[in-house]
Amino acid sequence: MSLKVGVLGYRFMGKAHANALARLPMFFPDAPDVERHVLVGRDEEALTEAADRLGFENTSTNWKEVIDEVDVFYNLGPNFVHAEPSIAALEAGTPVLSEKPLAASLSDAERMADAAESAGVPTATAFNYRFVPAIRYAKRLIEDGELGEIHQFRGKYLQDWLVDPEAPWSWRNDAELAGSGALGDLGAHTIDLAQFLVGDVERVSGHLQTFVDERPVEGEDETKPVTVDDAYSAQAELAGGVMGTFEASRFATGHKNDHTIEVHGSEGSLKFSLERLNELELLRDDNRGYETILVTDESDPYIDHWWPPGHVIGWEHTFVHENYEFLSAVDSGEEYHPNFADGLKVQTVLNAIEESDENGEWVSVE
Ligand code: SOE
Repeated sequence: MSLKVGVLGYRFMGKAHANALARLPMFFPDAPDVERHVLVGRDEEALTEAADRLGFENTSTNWKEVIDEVDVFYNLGPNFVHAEPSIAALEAGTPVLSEKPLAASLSDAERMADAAESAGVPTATAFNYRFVPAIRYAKRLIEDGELGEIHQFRGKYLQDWLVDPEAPWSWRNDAELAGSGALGDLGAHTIDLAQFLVGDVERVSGHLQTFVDERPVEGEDETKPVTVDDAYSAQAELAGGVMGTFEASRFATGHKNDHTIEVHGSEGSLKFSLERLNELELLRDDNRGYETILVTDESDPYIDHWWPPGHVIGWEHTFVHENYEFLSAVDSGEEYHPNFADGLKVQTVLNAIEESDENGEWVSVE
């Protein structure tokens, strides 16, 4: 029997996940059978066009009608839409994947994580960068002690799509609808990777900045206020006294999707760049400096599913790996990470960074 998937949202993330679902039977024959059953949205015309293009059998303009008709519910809507449909789906016993950050507010994220715990079904917060082979390999190296005792983690996520003051306003610029700006949209990925690779964030000191306070509304003769950060930076203490520095910007001129991670340990260091995601830079001997490791063969857990070594993969493959792992967990009932509890852990850090920016003091992450 195949798993019927219902997907809310058909734009950027809808396309990324629909592509992943379509790739599974071709490249991951051991994945459960999946049916792209129903696509959910508000604009009927756009929805019908998207459903045809993305291979969905049905459409619905009412998520309430689909949450107990499907075996899995994907919530890929804007942040403020994450809580209500996801909680309702969980109350109907349906496993849920939600895009990141988990919610637009800490209280919604808490309600979502509580609903997940009560439902006892697999959930996912879509931190797709955990599924880059080089990141999986980095985790293995760190866990095997190859870098020795970890002292520092540094993560930067740089984009530039808002540097033009005339770039239009969108829900991503509104605190009610998005929660935060670069912090929640980009920083959430970095903080999740820090917690995945190194350990929990225990306290933070944060700084948020908005460079352009209002933006034009597309097609209208008006502007709307920007109520979120355009950039943030934070220093952090992670479990075991690891020192962390995090940064993200939508104003980093010339940087399109530049997410970099660095880890320093007593025996070595590593560097990862999303723009070169097939590689990992590794330093284990200071006389030789960093070596570029091509993440293939035994260092890539997914290689057998794709191409021969050296035939590189890209950004979209991270979604295929993520969907494969999540749907396999739904099928087998096994535990899946990153789940809603992991999403809540990140949201708690985001909240602490905002609080620290407001009161000018370090804040403990409870
Ligand atoms: C923002 O531009 C964005 O699309 C994020 O929302 C995604 O999470 C990130 O992967 C790429 O950039």
